[in-house]
Amino acid sequence: MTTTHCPYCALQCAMHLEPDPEGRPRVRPADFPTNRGGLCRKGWTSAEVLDAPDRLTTPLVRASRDEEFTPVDWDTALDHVAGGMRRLGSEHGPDAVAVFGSGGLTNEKAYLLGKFARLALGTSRIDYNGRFCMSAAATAGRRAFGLDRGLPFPLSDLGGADVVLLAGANPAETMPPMMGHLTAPRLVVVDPRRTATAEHARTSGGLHLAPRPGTDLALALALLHVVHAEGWDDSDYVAARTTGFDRVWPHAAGWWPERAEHLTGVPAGDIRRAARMLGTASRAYVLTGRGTEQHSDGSDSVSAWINLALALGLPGQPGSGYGCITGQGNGQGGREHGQKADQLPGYRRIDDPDARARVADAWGVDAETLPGAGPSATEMLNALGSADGARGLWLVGSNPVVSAPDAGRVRERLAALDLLVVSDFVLSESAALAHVVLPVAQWAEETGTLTNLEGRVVRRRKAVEAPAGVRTDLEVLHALAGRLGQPPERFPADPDTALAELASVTGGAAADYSGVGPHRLDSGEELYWPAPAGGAPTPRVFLDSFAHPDGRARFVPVEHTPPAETRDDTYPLVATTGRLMGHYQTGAQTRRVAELAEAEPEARVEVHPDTARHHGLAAGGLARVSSRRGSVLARVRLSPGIRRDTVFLPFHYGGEAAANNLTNPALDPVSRMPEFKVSAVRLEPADAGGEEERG
Ligand SMILES: Nc1nc2c(c(=O)[nH]1)N[C@H]1C(S)=C(S)[C@@H](COP(=O)(O)OP(=O)(O)OC[C@H]3O[C@@H](n4cnc5c(=O)[nH]c(N)nc54)[C@H](O)[C@@H]3O)O[C@H]1N2
Ligand SMILES: Nc1nc2c(c(=O)[nH]1)N[C@H]1C(S)=C(S)[C@@H](COP(=O)(O)OP(=O)(O)OC[C@H]3O[C@@H](n4cnc5c(=O)[nH]c(N)nc54)[C@H](O)[C@@H]3O)O[C@H]1N2
Ligand code: SF4
Ligand SMILES: [Mo]
Repeated sequence: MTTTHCPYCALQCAMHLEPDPEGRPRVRPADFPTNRGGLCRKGWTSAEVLDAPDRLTTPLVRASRDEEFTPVDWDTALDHVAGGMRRLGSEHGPDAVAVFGSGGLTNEKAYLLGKFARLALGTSRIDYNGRFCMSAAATAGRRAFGLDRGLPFPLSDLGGADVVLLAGANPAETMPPMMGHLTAPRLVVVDPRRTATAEHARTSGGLHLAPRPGTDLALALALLHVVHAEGWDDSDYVAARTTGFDRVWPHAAGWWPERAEHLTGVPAGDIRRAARMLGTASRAYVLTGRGTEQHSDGSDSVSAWINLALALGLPGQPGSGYGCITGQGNGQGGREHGQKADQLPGYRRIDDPDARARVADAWGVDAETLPGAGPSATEMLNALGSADGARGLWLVGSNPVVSAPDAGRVRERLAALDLLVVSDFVLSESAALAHVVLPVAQWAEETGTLTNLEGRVVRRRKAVEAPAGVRTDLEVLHALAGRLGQPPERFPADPDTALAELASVTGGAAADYSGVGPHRLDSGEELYWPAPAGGAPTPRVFLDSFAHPDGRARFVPVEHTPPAETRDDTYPLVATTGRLMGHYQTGAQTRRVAELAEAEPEARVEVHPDTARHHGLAAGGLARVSSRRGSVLARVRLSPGIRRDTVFLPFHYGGEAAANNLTNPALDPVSRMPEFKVSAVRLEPADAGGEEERG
C-alpha cells in the first residue's frame, strides 16, 4: 500500500493506493487535515485513468498535420524535437520556441521546465495555465500583503470562524471535502447562480448574494461602505497594521447599497445584512475563487475584497483572514518556481538584478545570458506562428485548445506552428494537433512534491510502474536538454535530486523551500513555506507583520469598470463559465473515466426557465449559444436558481461543445487574467433531425 495524494485539485486529498486482485491500483481515502478521510468522486475514480484504453505508450511523430501519426522510438522522437527546436532557434533567434507549462506539474517539473526554457532554449517565451487561474488573486495579494500565498493559514482554521464570505467559489462542487471546514454558523456566498454552496449557505442561516457577472467590485465597495458607515470597521487594526484607508474610502463612499443594487442586482437589504454579519462577527474570513477573479478587472476585484477584509481587521489576525482558494493540484507551487514569464524560482522576479545574479550563480551561468520577461499565456498563444510570435511550442500539462479564451483562435494559432510538441498521457484535443506527441508517466507512477492551497508541501509517491514505453516528464527534460548541449547534471531526472536543487536555489527567497526534503516530508511534519533549512515552517504567514518593507498591509484604491464587452439586442445575455463536480478542467482525464463520463456525458447550458421560454427552449433540448467569437452546442438544463440575464456553461468539453469558443480574450491589465466569466451571448434552439434523441 502506498499513501499519496489525488492527481487533481489543490485540496490534495490524501489517499491510499493498493493493488486489487488483478494487480490494478485501487483508491481508498486517507486521513489528512484537508480531506479528513473524504474524497470526491473524481478522486475515488482517479486510478482508472492509469489504464485508460487509449493511454499513450509510444512517441508519435508526423511531418505535417495532413499526415497520420507514425509511432517511433524515443531516440527518434527526441532527436526530431531537439533538431526542430535548434533549427528554429538558429533561423529565427531563441524566442522562436515557446514553452507552456502547468499548475498541475510537480514543483520539480515546474522548476526544471523554467530552467530548460532559460538555459537550454534561451527563450523568454514561457508561461503556463496558472495565468488563467491564480494570476489575478496573486497580483492583488502581492499588492496588499507583499506576498502571495493562496491561503496564508491552514484550512482547518476556518472551523473557528463565525462568518465566512465566499466570493465566486463553489467548493461544494469544486472541492467537496472542503465543505467539512465550512462549518461557520453563517456563510455568505456571492455567485450569480444558486449553486450547491449557495443553497447550503441559504438554508443554514447565511446568505446568497447573486450579482450580475462582472459587478463584484461594486458589491465589495458597497459592503465596505456599510461596514464603515455603521462603524463596524476595526479602526485600531487599520491604524496599527495598514496604510492607505484614506485613499480607498472615497471610492467606497459613493457606493451606498441602493446604488449598488441598481448595478449588481443584489437587493440593498441583503447587502446590509451581509455587512452586518461580517461587521459584528468576532472571527471571520473572506475567501475568493475564480468567479470573482476571472475578469478583465480581476485583480482590482480581488483588491476590493481584500480592502473589505482589511477594514474589518481580518488578515493576519488569529482566527480570521483573507485567502484565495487555489485551484490546480500544484496551483500554488506551480506559481513559484519559474514557469511564469516574469519569474525565477522562489518567487524571485526575473527583472530584479540581484535575483538574476543569485539564480544564474546557482545554475552556473552568466546572469547576462538569462532572458528577460516574456509575454503572458494568452498573448503568447495568440501570437503563435505570426511575425511577432514563436514558431515552435512545447506544451507540458495543459490543453489550451479547450481551456484558453477564444479557443477557436488558439486552434488556428496552433495550426500555424512549424513545430508543436505535446507531452501528455492521453491524446488531448491539443495533442491531436501536434507534430510530436511524447507519452509521459502519470501521478501514481512517479514521485514529486506539490504545494496545496494552504501553502503546505505534500509528497506524491510512486505506487505503480509506468507502462512500458512511457517516460517521466523529468526524464524527457533531461534527454532533451542533453540533446540541446546542456550538461546532463543540470537537468536531473531523479525527482529527489531535482528537489534538493530547488530547495537550495530558493534559500532566502520569498518562497523559501530550503528546508523541504524527503526526510522532513516523510516524517509527517507539516511543511508550509517559507520553510527555511534548519528552521520552522510557517503555517500562518502574516501574524506578526505583512511582507512589505514597513510590515503593513496596503489598501489599494479601486473603482468599478464594466466588463470588456457589453450586451446588445444581438447578444442580450451574459454567459459565465465554470465547473461541474464530476469533471476536471478540459475533461482530458475525467472524460476517460466511465462513471464520470456517464454522469455528465455532454455539455450543458444552465438557463433560467423564464429565459428559456423567452428564447423558445425546452429542458433537454439542444441550444446554440453564440458570442461575437464563436458558438457552442449544449443541452438545456433549466435552473430556477440562476439570474434571468445569465447562462452558465461548464468548460469541460471540446470541439463544438467548448465553452471557450465563446469567451473573450480581453485581459486584466495587471495580471493578464482573461475574462472567462463574462461573454455577451444569444441563445437559440438547435434541435434538428432527431438530435434530441442523442441524450
Ligand atoms: N469538479 C472540479 N473541481 C475542480 C476543478 C474542476 O475542473 N472540476 N478545477 C480546479 C481548479 S483548477 C480551480 S481554479 C478551482 C475553481 O473553483 P471555483 O472557483 O469554485 O470554480 P468555478 O466553477 O470556476 O467558479 C466558481 C463560481 O463562480 C461563479 N461566477 C461566475 N461569474 C461570477 C461573477 O461574476 N461573480 C461571482 N462572484 N461569481 C461568479 C460561477 O457561477 C461558479 O459557481 O476548482 C478546482 N476544482
Ligand atoms: N471558460 C473557462 N475556461 C477556463 C476556466 C474557466 O473557469 N472557464 N478556468 C481556467 C483554469 S482556472 C485553469 S486551471 C485552466 C486549466 O486548463 P488546462 O490546463 O488546459 O486543463 P487540463 O484539463 O488540466 O489540462 C491538462 C492536460 O495535461 C495533462 N497532464 C496532467 N498532468 C500532467 C503531467 O504531470 N505532465 C504532463 N506532461 N501532462 C499532464 C492532462 O492529461 C491534460 O491533457 O483552464 C482555464 N480555462
Ligand atoms: S476534492 Fe480535489 S483533491 Fe480531493 S478527491 Fe476531489 S479532486 Fe481530488
Ligand atoms: Mo484553475
